[in-house]
Amino acid sequence: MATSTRTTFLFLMAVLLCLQGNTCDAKDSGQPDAKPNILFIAIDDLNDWTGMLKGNPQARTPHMDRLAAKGIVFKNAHCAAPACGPSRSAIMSGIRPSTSGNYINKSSLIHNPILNNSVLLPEFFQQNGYYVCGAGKLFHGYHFNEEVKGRGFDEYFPSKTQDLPSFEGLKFSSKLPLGGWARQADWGPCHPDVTVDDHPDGKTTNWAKEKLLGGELQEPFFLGAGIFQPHLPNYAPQEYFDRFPLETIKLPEGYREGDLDDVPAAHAKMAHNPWLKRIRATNQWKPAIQAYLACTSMVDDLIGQIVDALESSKYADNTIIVLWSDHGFQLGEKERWAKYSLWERATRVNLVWVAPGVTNPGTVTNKPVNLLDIYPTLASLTGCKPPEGQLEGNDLSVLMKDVDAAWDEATVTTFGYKNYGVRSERYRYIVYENETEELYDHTKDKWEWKNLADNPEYAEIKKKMRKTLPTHHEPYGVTYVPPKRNRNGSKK
Ligand SMILES: [Ca+2]
Ligand SMILES: [Ca+2]
Repeated sequence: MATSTRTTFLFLMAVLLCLQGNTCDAKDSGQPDAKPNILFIAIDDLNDWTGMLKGNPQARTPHMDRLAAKGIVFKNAHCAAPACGPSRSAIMSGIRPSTSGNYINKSSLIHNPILNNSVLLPEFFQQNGYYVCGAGKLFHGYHFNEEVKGRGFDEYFPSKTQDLPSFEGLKFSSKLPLGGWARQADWGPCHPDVTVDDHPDGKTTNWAKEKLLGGELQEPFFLGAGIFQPHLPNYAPQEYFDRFPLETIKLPEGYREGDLDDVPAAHAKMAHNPWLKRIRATNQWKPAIQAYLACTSMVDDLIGQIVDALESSKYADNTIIVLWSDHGFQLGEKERWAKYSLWERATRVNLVWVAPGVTNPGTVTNKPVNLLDIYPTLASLTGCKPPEGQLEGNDLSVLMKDVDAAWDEATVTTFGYKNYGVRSERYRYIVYENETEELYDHTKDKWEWKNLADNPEYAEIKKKMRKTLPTHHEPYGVTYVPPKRNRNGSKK
Protein backbone atom coordinates (compact mmCIF):
# COMPACT_ATOMS: atom_id res chain seq x y z
CA MET A 1 0.00 0.00 0.00
CA ALA A 2 1.47 3.38 -1.03
CA THR A 3 1.96 5.83 1.81
CA SER A 4 -0.82 8.17 0.62
CA THR A 5 -3.25 5.26 0.10
CA ARG A 6 -2.39 3.84 3.51
CA THR A 7 -2.88 7.26 5.11
CA THR A 8 -6.31 7.55 3.46
CA PHE A 9 -7.19 4.00 4.58
CA LEU A 10 -6.13 4.68 8.19
CA PHE A 11 -8.03 7.95 8.16
CA LEU A 12 -11.21 6.26 6.92
CA MET A 13 -10.83 3.53 9.55
CA ALA A 14 -10.44 6.20 12.22
CA VAL A 15 -13.56 8.00 10.96
CA LEU A 16 -15.52 4.74 10.99
CA LEU A 17 -14.37 3.92 14.53
CA CYS A 18 -15.21 7.43 15.60
CA LEU A 19 -18.68 7.26 14.12
CA GLN A 20 -19.22 3.89 15.74
CA GLY A 21 -18.03 5.26 19.06
CA ASN A 22 -20.41 8.19 18.88
CA THR A 23 -23.50 6.23 18.12
CA CYS A 24 -22.61 2.98 19.76
CA ASP A 25 -25.24 2.94 22.43
CA ALA A 26 -26.95 -0.23 23.53
CA LYS A 27 -29.86 0.12 21.09
CA ASP A 28 -27.67 0.26 17.98
CA SER A 29 -25.59 -2.69 19.05
CA GLY A 30 -28.71 -4.79 19.43
CA GLN A 31 -28.40 -5.00 23.21
CA PRO A 32 -31.51 -4.19 25.24
CA ASP A 33 -31.18 -0.75 26.84
CA ALA A 34 -31.95 -1.12 30.50
CA LYS A 35 -32.28 2.61 31.15
CA PRO A 36 -35.74 3.35 32.56
CA ASN A 37 -38.16 5.65 30.78
CA ILE A 38 -39.44 8.75 32.55
CA LEU A 39 -43.00 9.99 32.84
CA PHE A 40 -42.70 13.57 34.10
CA ILE A 41 -46.04 15.06 35.19
CA ALA A 42 -46.19 18.74 36.12
CA ILE A 43 -49.16 20.50 37.72
CA ASP A 44 -49.46 24.27 37.88
CA ASP A 45 -50.27 26.10 41.14
CA LEU A 46 -51.58 23.03 42.99
CA ASN A 47 -51.14 23.55 46.73
CA ASP A 48 -51.52 20.92 49.45
CA TRP A 49 -55.28 20.65 48.89
CA THR A 50 -54.91 17.01 47.87
CA GLY A 51 -55.89 13.81 49.66
CA MET A 52 -52.28 12.74 50.08
CA LEU A 53 -51.18 16.03 51.71
CA LYS A 54 -54.43 16.58 53.65
CA GLY A 55 -54.27 20.38 53.32
CA ASN A 56 -58.06 20.70 53.02
CA PRO A 57 -60.70 18.02 53.68
CA GLN A 58 -62.87 19.35 50.83
CA ALA A 59 -60.31 18.29 48.20
CA ARG A 60 -60.96 15.05 46.37
CA THR A 61 -58.00 13.60 44.48
CA PRO A 62 -58.41 9.79 44.44
CA HIS A 63 -56.21 9.24 41.38
CA MET A 64 -53.22 11.16 42.69
CA ASP A 65 -53.68 9.47 46.07
CA ARG A 66 -53.70 6.08 44.35
CA LEU A 67 -50.47 6.97 42.56
CA ALA A 68 -48.92 8.12 45.85
CA ALA A 69 -49.84 4.78 47.44
CA LYS A 70 -47.87 2.96 44.74
CA GLY A 71 -44.63 4.71 45.60
CA ILE A 72 -43.33 7.41 47.87
CA VAL A 73 -44.98 10.69 48.78
CA PHE A 74 -42.79 13.49 50.11
CA LYS A 75 -45.10 15.25 52.56
CA ASN A 76 -42.64 18.01 53.39
CA ALA A 77 -41.62 19.01 49.86
CA HIS A 78 -41.17 22.66 48.91
CA CYS A 79 -40.54 24.70 45.81
CA ALA A 80 -37.24 26.47 45.12
CA ALA A 81 -39.30 29.62 44.46
CA PRO A 82 -43.05 30.32 44.91
CA ALA A 83 -43.71 31.47 41.31
CA CYS A 84 -43.99 29.52 38.04
CA GLY A 85 -40.94 30.96 36.27
CA PRO A 86 -38.19 30.70 38.88
CA SER A 87 -39.58 27.45 40.29
CA ARG A 88 -39.47 25.77 36.88
CA SER A 89 -36.10 27.32 35.97
CA ALA A 90 -34.71 25.75 39.16
CA ILE A 91 -36.30 22.36 38.40
CA MET A 92 -35.06 22.36 34.82
CA SER A 93 -31.52 23.51 35.62
CA GLY A 94 -31.04 22.07 39.11
CA ILE A 95 -29.68 25.49 40.09
CA ARG A 96 -30.90 27.50 43.08
CA PRO A 97 -32.50 30.92 42.39
CA SER A 98 -29.89 32.47 44.73
CA THR A 99 -27.14 31.07 42.50
CA SER A 100 -28.67 32.04 39.14
CA GLY A 101 -30.39 35.34 40.04
CA ASN A 102 -33.60 33.96 38.45
CA TYR A 103 -35.99 35.01 41.24
CA ILE A 104 -39.27 36.15 39.74
CA ASN A 105 -41.49 35.45 36.74
CA LYS A 106 -39.98 38.35 34.88
CA SER A 107 -36.45 36.91 35.19
CA SER A 108 -35.18 35.80 31.79
CA LEU A 109 -33.97 32.23 31.40
CA ILE A 110 -31.94 32.44 28.21
CA HIS A 111 -30.44 35.86 28.89
CA ASN A 112 -29.25 34.63 32.26
CA PRO A 113 -25.74 33.35 31.45
CA ILE A 114 -25.71 30.87 34.34
CA LEU A 115 -28.94 29.22 33.22
CA ASN A 116 -28.24 29.53 29.52
CA ASN A 117 -24.90 27.75 29.94
CA SER A 118 -26.43 24.99 32.03
CA VAL A 119 -27.60 21.66 30.66
CA LEU A 120 -31.38 21.90 30.97
CA LEU A 121 -33.15 18.71 32.06
CA PRO A 122 -34.61 17.83 28.61
CA GLU A 123 -31.19 18.45 27.02
CA PHE A 124 -29.56 16.27 29.64
CA PHE A 125 -31.73 13.31 28.72
CA GLN A 126 -31.41 14.00 25.01
CA GLN A 127 -27.61 13.97 25.42
CA ASN A 128 -27.92 10.67 27.27
CA GLY A 129 -29.68 8.98 24.36
CA TYR A 130 -33.27 9.55 25.45
CA TYR A 131 -36.12 10.41 23.12
CA VAL A 132 -37.46 13.58 24.72
CA CYS A 133 -41.03 14.69 24.13
CA GLY A 134 -43.44 16.91 25.98
CA ALA A 135 -46.75 18.71 26.00
CA GLY A 136 -48.44 21.54 27.86
CA LYS A 137 -46.74 23.75 30.42
CA LEU A 138 -43.37 22.36 31.51
CA PHE A 139 -41.27 25.52 31.44
CA HIS A 140 -42.86 28.85 32.25
CA GLY A 141 -44.91 30.06 29.28
CA TYR A 142 -42.95 32.73 27.50
CA HIS A 143 -39.64 31.27 28.64
CA PHE A 144 -40.48 28.21 26.61
CA ASN A 145 -42.36 29.91 23.82
CA GLU A 146 -39.97 32.73 23.14
CA GLU A 147 -36.71 31.91 24.88
CA VAL A 148 -36.10 28.15 25.10
CA LYS A 149 -37.95 27.38 21.84
CA GLY A 150 -38.17 23.70 22.54
CA ARG A 151 -34.49 23.31 23.46
CA GLY A 152 -33.81 19.68 24.32
CA PHE A 153 -37.08 18.34 22.96
CA ASP A 154 -37.35 16.00 19.98
CA GLU A 155 -41.08 16.64 19.86
CA TYR A 156 -43.53 19.00 21.53
CA PHE A 157 -47.30 19.39 21.56
CA PRO A 158 -48.81 21.64 20.38
CA SER A 159 -45.50 23.03 19.06
CA LYS A 160 -41.94 23.81 20.09
CA THR A 161 -42.89 27.44 20.46
CA GLN A 162 -46.04 26.99 22.52
CA ASP A 163 -46.52 25.50 25.91
CA LEU A 164 -49.11 27.94 27.24
CA PRO A 165 -52.70 26.85 26.68
CA SER A 166 -55.26 28.84 24.79
CA PHE A 167 -58.51 29.53 26.60
CA GLU A 168 -60.33 30.66 23.53
CA GLY A 169 -63.84 29.28 23.36
CA LEU A 170 -63.68 27.84 26.88
CA LYS A 171 -65.00 30.75 28.82
CA PHE A 172 -68.39 30.48 30.42
CA SER A 173 -71.06 32.93 29.39
CA SER A 174 -71.45 35.23 32.41
CA LYS A 175 -68.79 37.71 33.47
CA LEU A 176 -67.54 38.02 37.02
CA PRO A 177 -68.20 41.32 38.82
CA LEU A 178 -64.50 41.86 39.46
CA GLY A 179 -64.05 44.91 37.30
CA GLY A 180 -61.21 43.44 35.27
CA TRP A 181 -58.69 43.92 38.07
CA ALA A 182 -56.56 41.05 36.94
CA ARG A 183 -56.48 39.34 33.57
CA GLN A 184 -56.28 35.85 35.05
CA ALA A 185 -58.76 36.35 37.88
CA ASP A 186 -61.65 34.48 36.36
CA TRP A 187 -63.37 31.20 37.12
CA GLY A 188 -66.48 29.21 36.39
CA PRO A 189 -67.84 26.30 34.38
CA CYS A 190 -66.90 26.14 30.71
CA HIS A 191 -69.48 26.78 28.04
CA PRO A 192 -71.87 23.75 27.99
CA ASP A 193 -70.59 22.65 24.57
CA VAL A 194 -67.05 22.33 25.90
CA THR A 195 -65.98 18.86 27.03
CA VAL A 196 -62.84 17.93 28.89
CA ASP A 197 -61.33 16.85 25.54
CA ASP A 198 -61.57 20.48 24.37
CA HIS A 199 -59.84 21.79 27.46
CA PRO A 200 -56.08 22.43 27.01
CA ASP A 201 -55.34 19.99 29.85
CA GLY A 202 -57.57 17.39 28.21
CA LYS A 203 -55.60 17.85 24.97
CA THR A 204 -52.27 17.45 26.79
CA THR A 205 -53.63 14.32 28.48
CA ASN A 206 -54.89 12.82 25.23
CA TRP A 207 -51.54 13.48 23.59
CA ALA A 208 -49.74 11.67 26.45
CA LYS A 209 -52.18 8.75 26.36
CA GLU A 210 -51.77 8.33 22.61
CA LYS A 211 -47.98 8.34 22.94
CA LEU A 212 -48.04 5.75 25.72
CA LEU A 213 -50.70 3.50 24.20
CA GLY A 214 -49.39 3.83 20.63
CA GLY A 215 -46.44 1.71 21.68
CA GLU A 216 -44.10 3.34 19.18
CA LEU A 217 -42.06 5.54 21.46
CA GLN A 218 -38.33 5.16 21.02
CA GLU A 219 -36.86 3.91 24.29
CA PRO A 220 -35.61 5.10 26.62
CA PHE A 221 -37.93 8.08 26.58
CA PHE A 222 -38.59 11.15 28.67
CA LEU A 223 -42.26 12.12 28.33
CA GLY A 224 -43.36 15.35 29.98
CA ALA A 225 -47.04 16.22 30.48
CA GLY A 226 -47.59 19.74 31.81
CA ILE A 227 -51.07 20.28 33.26
CA PHE A 228 -52.04 23.97 33.51
CA GLN A 229 -54.89 23.86 36.05
CA PRO A 230 -55.59 24.75 38.82
CA HIS A 231 -53.66 27.85 37.71
CA LEU A 232 -56.02 30.76 37.07
CA PRO A 233 -58.24 31.27 35.17
CA ASN A 234 -60.09 28.29 36.68
CA TYR A 235 -62.27 26.92 33.91
CA ALA A 236 -63.52 23.34 33.88
CA PRO A 237 -66.63 21.66 32.48
CA GLN A 238 -69.76 21.89 34.65
CA GLU A 239 -69.56 18.26 35.80
CA TYR A 240 -66.49 19.11 37.93
CA PHE A 241 -68.24 22.05 39.56
CA ASP A 242 -71.17 19.75 40.33
CA ARG A 243 -68.85 17.68 42.51
CA PHE A 244 -68.53 20.64 44.90
CA PRO A 245 -71.95 22.29 45.40
CA LEU A 246 -71.53 25.95 46.31
CA GLU A 247 -73.67 25.63 49.45
CA THR A 248 -71.23 23.03 50.84
CA ILE A 249 -68.06 25.10 50.29
CA LYS A 250 -66.18 26.05 53.45
CA LEU A 251 -63.72 28.92 53.78
CA PRO A 252 -60.09 27.89 54.44
CA GLU A 253 -59.49 26.73 58.00
CA GLY A 254 -56.09 28.46 57.89
CA TYR A 255 -57.62 31.92 57.43
CA ARG A 256 -57.55 34.14 60.51
CA GLU A 257 -58.58 37.76 60.74
CA GLY A 258 -55.63 39.96 61.69
CA ASP A 259 -53.12 37.17 61.02
CA LEU A 260 -50.64 39.61 59.53
CA ASP A 261 -50.45 41.72 62.70
CA ASP A 262 -47.32 39.92 63.90
CA VAL A 263 -45.65 39.67 60.48
CA PRO A 264 -42.82 42.00 59.37
CA ALA A 265 -43.80 44.61 56.81
CA ALA A 266 -41.19 43.19 54.44
CA HIS A 267 -43.64 40.53 53.26
CA ALA A 268 -45.83 43.22 51.69
CA LYS A 269 -42.85 44.76 49.93
CA MET A 270 -42.03 41.34 48.53
CA ALA A 271 -45.43 40.89 46.91
CA HIS A 272 -48.29 43.24 47.65
CA ASN A 273 -51.53 41.44 46.90
CA PRO A 274 -54.98 43.06 46.84
CA TRP A 275 -56.88 40.15 45.33
CA LEU A 276 -58.54 38.65 48.42
CA LYS A 277 -60.03 42.01 49.38
CA ARG A 278 -61.59 42.35 45.94
CA ILE A 279 -62.79 38.75 45.91
CA ARG A 280 -64.50 39.30 49.28
CA ALA A 281 -65.95 42.65 48.22
CA THR A 282 -67.60 40.97 45.23
CA ASN A 283 -68.82 37.88 47.12
CA GLN A 284 -66.60 35.59 45.13
CA TRP A 285 -64.62 33.84 47.88
CA LYS A 286 -66.69 30.64 47.95
CA PRO A 287 -67.22 30.49 44.16
CA ALA A 288 -63.46 30.93 43.69
CA ILE A 289 -62.71 28.10 46.14
CA GLN A 290 -65.30 25.94 44.39
CA ALA A 291 -63.56 26.61 41.06
CA TYR A 292 -60.13 25.73 42.47
CA LEU A 293 -61.50 22.45 43.87
CA ALA A 294 -63.36 21.71 40.63
CA CYS A 295 -60.26 22.32 38.50
CA THR A 296 -58.12 20.23 40.85
CA SER A 297 -60.68 17.44 40.54
CA MET A 298 -60.47 17.64 36.73
CA VAL A 299 -56.67 17.56 36.93
CA ASP A 300 -56.89 14.50 39.16
CA ASP A 301 -59.13 12.69 36.65
CA LEU A 302 -56.72 13.52 33.83
CA ILE A 303 -53.68 12.34 35.78
CA GLY A 304 -55.56 9.14 36.53
CA GLN A 305 -56.00 8.67 32.77
CA ILE A 306 -52.30 9.24 32.02
CA VAL A 307 -51.22 6.83 34.75
CA ASP A 308 -53.79 4.24 33.58
CA ALA A 309 -52.43 4.58 30.04
CA LEU A 310 -48.89 3.96 31.26
CA GLU A 311 -49.99 1.00 33.35
CA SER A 312 -51.73 -0.67 30.44
CA SER A 313 -48.80 0.02 28.10
CA LYS A 314 -45.74 -2.08 27.44
CA TYR A 315 -43.63 0.52 29.25
CA ALA A 316 -45.29 0.00 32.65
CA ASP A 317 -42.51 -2.03 34.28
CA ASN A 318 -39.63 0.15 33.14
CA THR A 319 -40.89 3.71 33.62
CA ILE A 320 -40.20 6.06 36.49
CA ILE A 321 -43.12 8.35 37.33
CA VAL A 322 -42.47 11.70 38.95
CA LEU A 323 -45.42 13.98 39.68
CA TRP A 324 -44.89 17.51 41.00
CA SER A 325 -46.68 20.82 41.39
CA ASP A 326 -44.54 23.92 40.87
CA HIS A 327 -45.54 25.73 44.13
CA GLY A 328 -48.59 26.17 46.33
CA PHE A 329 -51.34 28.78 46.46
CA GLN A 330 -53.09 30.76 49.20
CA LEU A 331 -56.87 30.89 48.88
CA GLY A 332 -57.32 33.44 51.67
CA GLU A 333 -54.72 32.26 54.18
CA LYS A 334 -52.54 35.16 55.33
CA GLU A 335 -55.14 37.45 53.71
CA ARG A 336 -53.90 36.52 50.27
CA TRP A 337 -55.23 35.15 47.03
CA ALA A 338 -51.93 34.31 45.39
CA LYS A 339 -48.73 32.31 45.47
CA TYR A 340 -45.70 34.67 45.87
CA SER A 341 -44.95 34.25 49.57
CA LEU A 342 -42.65 32.26 51.84
CA TRP A 343 -45.45 30.74 53.94
CA GLU A 344 -46.41 27.07 54.00
CA ARG A 345 -49.43 27.23 51.72
CA ALA A 346 -47.35 28.87 48.96
CA THR A 347 -44.16 26.80 49.25
CA ARG A 348 -45.50 23.31 49.97
CA VAL A 349 -45.88 21.13 46.91
CA ASN A 350 -47.03 17.71 45.81
CA LEU A 351 -44.12 15.41 45.04
CA VAL A 352 -44.70 11.73 44.28
CA TRP A 353 -42.34 9.16 42.81
CA VAL A 354 -42.88 5.64 41.57
CA ALA A 355 -39.58 4.07 40.52
CA PRO A 356 -39.78 0.36 39.64
CA GLY A 357 -37.41 -1.66 41.79
CA VAL A 358 -36.54 1.33 43.97
CA THR A 359 -39.63 2.77 45.67
CA ASN A 360 -41.81 0.69 47.95
CA PRO A 361 -45.61 1.08 47.85
CA GLY A 362 -47.13 3.14 50.62
CA THR A 363 -43.93 4.96 51.62
CA VAL A 364 -44.33 8.38 53.23
CA THR A 365 -41.63 10.70 54.48
CA ASN A 366 -41.64 14.00 56.29
CA LYS A 367 -37.97 14.76 55.54
CA PRO A 368 -37.59 18.29 54.11
CA VAL A 369 -37.00 18.08 50.36
CA ASN A 370 -37.12 20.46 47.41
CA LEU A 371 -38.17 20.50 43.76
CA LEU A 372 -34.50 21.27 43.12
CA ASP A 373 -33.94 17.59 43.99
CA ILE A 374 -35.83 16.31 40.93
CA TYR A 375 -32.94 16.68 38.46
CA PRO A 376 -30.25 14.94 40.57
CA THR A 377 -32.76 12.21 41.49
CA LEU A 378 -33.64 11.49 37.88
CA ALA A 379 -29.93 11.41 37.01
CA SER A 380 -29.31 8.94 39.82
CA LEU A 381 -32.29 6.68 39.05
CA THR A 382 -31.35 6.46 35.36
CA GLY A 383 -27.62 6.06 35.97
CA CYS A 384 -26.82 9.13 33.85
CA LYS A 385 -23.80 11.14 35.01
CA PRO A 386 -24.96 14.60 36.15
CA PRO A 387 -23.43 17.66 34.50
CA GLU A 388 -20.21 18.59 36.31
CA GLY A 389 -20.67 21.10 39.12
CA GLN A 390 -24.18 22.15 38.09
CA LEU A 391 -26.75 20.49 40.34
CA GLU A 392 -27.42 21.88 43.82
CA GLY A 393 -30.23 19.60 44.95
CA ASN A 394 -30.12 16.25 46.73
CA ASP A 395 -30.58 12.73 45.39
CA LEU A 396 -33.98 11.61 46.71
CA SER A 397 -33.30 7.97 45.82
CA VAL A 398 -31.38 7.85 49.12
CA LEU A 399 -34.72 8.35 50.94
CA MET A 400 -36.56 6.07 48.52
CA LYS A 401 -34.24 3.26 49.62
CA ASP A 402 -34.20 4.20 53.32
CA VAL A 403 -36.51 6.84 54.76
CA ASP A 404 -34.33 6.95 57.88
CA ALA A 405 -31.15 7.78 55.97
CA ALA A 406 -29.11 10.80 57.08
CA TRP A 407 -30.61 13.90 55.46
CA ASP A 408 -30.44 17.71 55.44
CA GLU A 409 -32.19 19.28 58.44
CA ALA A 410 -34.04 21.85 56.35
CA THR A 411 -34.83 22.98 52.82
CA VAL A 412 -34.84 26.51 51.40
CA THR A 413 -37.32 28.48 49.29
CA THR A 414 -36.25 31.81 47.82
CA PHE A 415 -38.46 34.65 46.69
CA GLY A 416 -36.64 37.70 45.43
CA TYR A 417 -33.13 38.72 46.38
CA LYS A 418 -32.19 37.62 49.92
CA ASN A 419 -35.70 36.65 51.03
CA TYR A 420 -35.60 33.08 52.33
CA GLY A 421 -38.07 30.61 53.80
CA VAL A 422 -36.54 27.58 55.50
CA ARG A 423 -38.53 24.48 56.44
CA SER A 424 -37.34 21.72 58.76
CA GLU A 425 -39.50 18.84 59.96
CA ARG A 426 -40.74 21.02 62.78
CA TYR A 427 -40.17 24.70 62.03
CA ARG A 428 -40.56 27.33 59.36
CA TYR A 429 -38.12 30.20 59.53
CA ILE A 430 -38.37 33.24 57.24
CA VAL A 431 -35.80 35.99 56.89
CA TYR A 432 -36.28 38.96 54.60
CA GLU A 433 -33.62 41.05 52.89
CA ASN A 434 -33.87 43.66 55.68
CA GLU A 435 -33.17 40.94 58.30
CA THR A 436 -36.71 40.92 59.77
CA GLU A 437 -37.85 37.42 60.66
CA GLU A 438 -40.65 34.95 61.28
CA LEU A 439 -40.60 31.58 63.01
CA TYR A 440 -43.42 29.05 63.29
CA ASP A 441 -43.60 25.78 65.19
CA HIS A 442 -45.60 23.31 63.11
CA THR A 443 -46.11 20.88 65.97
CA LYS A 444 -48.38 23.50 67.63
CA ASP A 445 -49.29 25.83 64.80
CA LYS A 446 -49.87 24.24 61.41
CA TRP A 447 -51.46 27.40 60.03
CA GLU A 448 -48.48 29.57 60.98
CA TRP A 449 -50.57 32.01 62.99
CA LYS A 450 -48.11 32.82 65.79
CA ASN A 451 -44.79 34.37 64.85
CA LEU A 452 -42.22 33.26 67.44
CA ALA A 453 -39.22 35.08 65.97
CA ASP A 454 -39.01 37.68 68.74
CA ASN A 455 -39.23 35.12 71.54
CA PRO A 456 -35.70 34.72 72.98
CA GLU A 457 -36.42 31.05 73.78
CA TYR A 458 -36.10 30.32 70.07
CA ALA A 459 -32.78 32.06 69.48
CA GLU A 460 -30.89 28.77 69.10
CA ILE A 461 -33.50 27.36 66.70
CA LYS A 462 -33.27 30.46 64.52
CA LYS A 463 -29.48 30.25 64.53
CA LYS A 464 -29.65 26.63 63.42
CA MET A 465 -32.15 27.39 60.66
CA ARG A 466 -29.99 30.27 59.40
CA LYS A 467 -27.07 27.91 58.91
CA THR A 468 -28.93 26.24 56.05
CA LEU A 469 -29.24 29.50 54.06
CA PRO A 470 -27.23 29.85 50.86
CA THR A 471 -23.97 31.73 51.31
CA HIS A 472 -24.09 33.28 47.84
CA HIS A 473 -26.86 35.73 46.89
CA GLU A 474 -26.73 36.46 43.18
CA PRO A 475 -28.18 39.87 42.20
CA TYR A 476 -31.35 39.94 40.08
CA GLY A 477 -30.65 38.57 36.59
CA VAL A 478 -31.74 40.07 33.28
CA THR A 479 -35.45 40.83 32.97
CA TYR A 480 -37.38 39.15 30.20
CA VAL A 481 -38.70 41.71 27.72
CA PRO A 482 -41.65 40.43 25.72
CA PRO A 483 -41.56 41.16 21.99
CA LYS A 484 -43.77 44.04 20.85
CA ARG A 485 -47.00 42.72 19.42
CA ASN A 486 -49.61 43.81 16.95
CA ARG A 487 -53.23 43.86 18.00
CA ASN A 488 -53.80 40.35 16.63
CA GLY A 489 -51.03 39.02 18.89
CA SER A 490 -48.42 38.52 16.15
CA LYS A 491 -44.91 39.87 16.70
CA LYS A 492 -44.16 43.33 15.28
CA1 LIG B 1 -47.24 27.89 38.79
CA1 LIG C 1 -50.16 35.87 62.75
